[in-house]
Amino acid sequence: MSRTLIHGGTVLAASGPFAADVLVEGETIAALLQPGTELGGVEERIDARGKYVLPGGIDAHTHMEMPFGGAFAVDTFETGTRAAAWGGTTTIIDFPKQEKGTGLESTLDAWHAKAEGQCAIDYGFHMILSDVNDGTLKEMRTCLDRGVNSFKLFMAYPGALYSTDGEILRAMDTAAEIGGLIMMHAENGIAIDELAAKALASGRTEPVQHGLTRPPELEGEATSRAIRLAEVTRAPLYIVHLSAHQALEAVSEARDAGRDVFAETCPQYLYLSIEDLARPDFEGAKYVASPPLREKSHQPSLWKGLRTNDLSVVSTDHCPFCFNEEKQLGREDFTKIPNGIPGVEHRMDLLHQGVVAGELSLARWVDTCATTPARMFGLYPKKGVLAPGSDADIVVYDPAAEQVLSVNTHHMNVDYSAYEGMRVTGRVDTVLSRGSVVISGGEFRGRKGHGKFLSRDSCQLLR
Ligand code: DUC
Ligand code: ZN
Ligand code: ZN
Repeated sequence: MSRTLIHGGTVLAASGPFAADVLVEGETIAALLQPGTELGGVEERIDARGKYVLPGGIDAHTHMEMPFGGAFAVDTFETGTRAAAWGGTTTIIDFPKQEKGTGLESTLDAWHAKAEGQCAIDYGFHMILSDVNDGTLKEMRTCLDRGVNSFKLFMAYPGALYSTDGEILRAMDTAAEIGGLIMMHAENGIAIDELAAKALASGRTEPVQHGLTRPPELEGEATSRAIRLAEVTRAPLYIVHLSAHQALEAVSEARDAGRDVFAETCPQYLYLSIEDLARPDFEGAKYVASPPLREKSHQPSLWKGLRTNDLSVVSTDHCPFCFNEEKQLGREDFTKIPNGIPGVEHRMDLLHQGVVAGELSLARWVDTCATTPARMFGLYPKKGVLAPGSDADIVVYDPAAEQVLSVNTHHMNVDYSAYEGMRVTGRVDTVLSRGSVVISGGEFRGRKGHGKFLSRDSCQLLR
């Protein structure tokens, strides 16, 4: 069995930093050792002096190759997981998407066929429910048996992914019964569609209208409603891609009341704003995602939510569409712009930038990007922690390196960067995925097919 020693670094855990050397044997971590411990029989030594050594990032919200509004997200499982590895993410959880009139099992089969043999890092699945009926509810149980125990529902997109309150109630009931977790896209889609129709009817067609017709109040309202429905059914609830302080207030109140309500936010809501959506010459289309980018005034509450654990997880909602291709579908009508922003490669760097700016501690950086996602989605302690017996998914991170984010240097398969020209401090130096070096010396040393499907347990944060 091959032995690798990562020596001289500062190990980061959700409980804080400490000095240790990390011994890897085969695919797992064998030991955390006193710094400088002499060891024989080590094939590879990785010098981590002056660097952090942390558990590989877990991005619990990505969309590789996802069909959306007549287009497909442009990162494949191959290109998307490779880009993730470049950025220090060693696990993704992606979303098979049920189409109306189809079942969950066949959807899961289809996504397995897309991902198998393609991924550079390990991957799991959640399931998008777009057609709640007796058959689907039964199949939620089968999904659980197949290692998929979190189910995303939509309060947005009437006529497509939308579920009525009654359908949500039924899915929540089933989730509560079988030990599943409901993930919610919380925006009031019925009201939003009215606002969008009114904007189009008065000739307002440009990308910023996407933001103006999806006001934060309607995210707050839907979040509160989802929480109430979860209360009635006793289902645990996870609000995805939370962007607005109104929604965060609802989550905080529920958590203060001791409910099993959790939420994630995404780097785009921490750094970008509706001003980006208002960029001229249709450039705002690059920033169209739902929920939309908000006024900058929402950002301090989101950072605070990350500190207080009212926001427990940072995911990317990586859903890339090329500006010169798919985004052009909405040139004449903002409602036809495919929703999504690329980001799987830069989550760890952007959140480390939060540490540099004094918004987050090192411990919360690791906790929100790796340890809590592992617990939330039933992967702990295999993932999300550097401990004996855990998978050797390890990032050696140089906190002093400087980089400028750009389409010219990123590895995502998309023709723009949402963070073009942004200078950040900190950079991935070396990445191991299950003991194999996948990034080192500025080179990708992994391979497609190394990544394995992760059959996940239930949420580990429930009472
Ligand atoms: N929600 C997502 O989570 N991803 C893409 C589009 C959407 O509405
Ligand atoms: Zn969504
Ligand atoms: Zn998403």
